[in-house]
Amino acid sequence: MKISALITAAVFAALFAIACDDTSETEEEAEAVESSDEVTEVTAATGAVSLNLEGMTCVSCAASIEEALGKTEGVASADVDFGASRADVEYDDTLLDTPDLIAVIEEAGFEAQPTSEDD
Ligand SMILES: [Cu+2]
Repeated sequence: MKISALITAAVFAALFAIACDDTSETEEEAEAVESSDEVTEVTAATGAVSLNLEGMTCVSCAASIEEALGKTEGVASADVDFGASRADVEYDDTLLDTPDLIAVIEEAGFEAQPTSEDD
């Protein structure tokens, strides 16, 4: 019984790895970028937007999007909520705008569109 449970867990882990086959690479690259970039310039958060996300299959996807946004010049903060399929981004609107943020998310392999709600 124990062994079959372990096999089941391994199969699920393998399925997740297949579903997110590019995630581990992306995370390693992102970590390398973060560690070589300790001194981060302060970005003025003059703009803010909430985006609805599509294509996330697990929390690693959310982390990938957060990292992709976080290392984008002009992004002051990025908070991705996997459960809500939503990204809240603060950015310097003299450097980029909503379509640029959507492009970053699409480059990471996901889809995004602005939410209509305004809070
Ligand atoms: Cu994932």
